[in-house]
Amino acid sequence: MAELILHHYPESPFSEKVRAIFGAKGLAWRSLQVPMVMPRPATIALTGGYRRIPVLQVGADVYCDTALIAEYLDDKGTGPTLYTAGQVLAAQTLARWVDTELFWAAVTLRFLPENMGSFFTDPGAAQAFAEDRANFAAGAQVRRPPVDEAQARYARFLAEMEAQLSDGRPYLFGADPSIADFAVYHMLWFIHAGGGMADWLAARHHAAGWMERMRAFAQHSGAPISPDEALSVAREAEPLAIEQLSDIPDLPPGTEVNVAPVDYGVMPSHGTLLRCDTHTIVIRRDHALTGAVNVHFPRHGFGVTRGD
Ligand SMILES: N[C@@H](CCC(=O)N[C@@H](CS)C(=O)NCC(=O)O)C(=O)O
Repeated sequence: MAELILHHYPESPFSEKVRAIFGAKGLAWRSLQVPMVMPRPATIALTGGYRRIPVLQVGADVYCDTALIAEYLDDKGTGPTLYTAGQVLAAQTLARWVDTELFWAAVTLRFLPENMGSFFTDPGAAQAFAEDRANFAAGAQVRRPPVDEAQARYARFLAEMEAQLSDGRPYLFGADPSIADFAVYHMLWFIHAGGGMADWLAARHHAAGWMERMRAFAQHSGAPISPDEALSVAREAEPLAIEQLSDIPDLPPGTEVNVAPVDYGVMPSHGTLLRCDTHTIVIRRDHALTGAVNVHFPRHGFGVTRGD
């Protein structure tokens, strides 16, 4: 397997999910640190437009969205599967709820003045962030809840989590961490990164102990790699051979398409459709900076349309 290159930035909660999975699986990785705001020319050349973070690059294959990245990593490295048979439906459904509904409550809570911590080093950074995220929000179909709703949503979730862990199980569904543990972990990591809500967790001993177990996974950093180096890794690699098929009659393999998230950060990636089934969408792109690359998306949460 080619090296695992994570395009990420330290403050990104979804990146923290992947960093923790790397640790749980004992995987070495390379760290391509992108700025918290655009532009990110090397990453965008690789994805073809998709701008959410993180992105995992493996040679000339690029994996978008942590739901797919986690599945890709599951059989790499060591450690138990994150998708134990018999738990998959519950674990995946919880992970999806956390990554969407709890995420928007978390955004409200994280940006409360008393919970901002040291998020911005200077007022110029705050201004640049606000402008960048206004562009990012264009076309979004999400509702960020007001403070009272966000607090109630999180309080209810924490109470249920505390109850679930109160029989002494180390992880949400038993002896080993599942994809749901990693989704919940990165969301709590984000909410509590500012330090202003420490008492919420301190009052819940089982959840607090679980949080420390999960945090321990994310302690291994990746060896730095520059954007230019990552581009040359892509140019020198061959994209994986993909069995071509499409479950959309109007969009057979070979069609020029746009693929975009359906909820927010809806900037599309453009390429030639290789595969579209109930699990993934894969497009092929060819760009002077990257050579031929495959860009992989989960089907869930993404839309594919004809586009030149
Ligand atoms: N469902 C996506 C969500 C990714 C996401 O929302 N990432 C945030 C950062 S944690 C983002 O891209 N924010 C805008 C940006 O960084 O440009 C995933 O699981 O990867």
